[in-house]
Amino acid sequence: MATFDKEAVFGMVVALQANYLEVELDNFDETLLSQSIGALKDSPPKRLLCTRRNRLIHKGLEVNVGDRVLIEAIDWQLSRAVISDVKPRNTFLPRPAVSNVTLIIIALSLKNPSFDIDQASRFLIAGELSGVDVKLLLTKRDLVELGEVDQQVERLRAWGYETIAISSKTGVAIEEINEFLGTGQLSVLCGPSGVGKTSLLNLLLPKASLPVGDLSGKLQRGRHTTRHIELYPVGNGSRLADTPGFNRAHIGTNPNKLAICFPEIRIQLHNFPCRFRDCLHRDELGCGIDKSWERYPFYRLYLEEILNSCR
Ligand SMILES: Nc1nc2c(ncn2[C@@H]2O[C@H](COP(=O)(O)OP(=O)(O)O)[C@@H](O)[C@H]2O)c(=O)[nH]1
Ligand SMILES: [Mg+2]
Ligand SMILES: [Zn+2]
Repeated sequence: MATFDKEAVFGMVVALQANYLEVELDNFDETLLSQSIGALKDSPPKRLLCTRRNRLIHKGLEVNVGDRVLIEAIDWQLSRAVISDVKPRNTFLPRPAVSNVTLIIIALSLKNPSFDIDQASRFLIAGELSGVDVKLLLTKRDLVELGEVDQQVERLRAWGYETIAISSKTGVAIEEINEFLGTGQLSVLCGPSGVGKTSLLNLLLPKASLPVGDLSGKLQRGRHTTRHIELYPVGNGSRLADTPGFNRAHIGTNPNKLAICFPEIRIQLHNFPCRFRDCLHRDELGCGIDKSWERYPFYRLYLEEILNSCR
């Protein structure tokens, strides 16, 4: 007869709270579990509150939201456990620290605060540098004329980004969000403060999915602070983390990496590689990159900024 394998309970870290991690368990056979430990009062918890094995701490192995982990020492009655190992992560975003992100959504408002091409581009570059897919979400569409909404969406699509425009206040175009968020994605919502990231997440979350109960008072405190990171279930099996807004994103320090952070250049290089290997696509004689596109002056600006900071 098969028994419940206590050594093989895996899950994903879905929230970080001071020194505790909340782990959502992968599906496991509840029948085998009850045969192995005896019947529980209620059905077994799907989320456990975990600490890390000292061994992991000593090895300096960080455990982040988004990490896939092995857990042990499970107390099913108290919903507690210990994380004993971390699977290698595919991607890592440092700010906020989230592992295995598959999509970065950059939220920018059409008005209040008004759209700023420089700020937008810096966020886009920071996203591109992480190597994860990037999409754009325009917020507060209720504050501008329809013509202006369409114009902005077209403009950002011409930059090379999948873009939608929504309003969390009126709910306009909210139905487009599920397809936008995709299936099984682990997304992070970034962008300047005040653009409406948290408002959108609150609108998307069915109240029932908010984790309530079974956490001690100590953990509930801080749930609404900016240090708290949590992956919320949205759309079709996707998860979304809100981030505390910061207003200026970091564009990196490598001048040779900047060009590929612009889809406008990336597409050109893909079709007709520039014949100079380390070309910065400035005024090099014979550089094959077309420079007549909206953000080219910003490419030059950031390039100078990076080159000056290297000097
Ligand atoms: N008019 C309008 N205001 C919004 C919308 N979404 C958010 N806001 C307002 O914008 C402000 C900032 O929202 P918040 O969600 O905290 O932004 P965050 O800093 O990006 O998380 C709040 O006063 C919200 O009520 C929207 O779709 N339309
Ligand atoms: Mg917020
Ligand atoms: Zn070139």
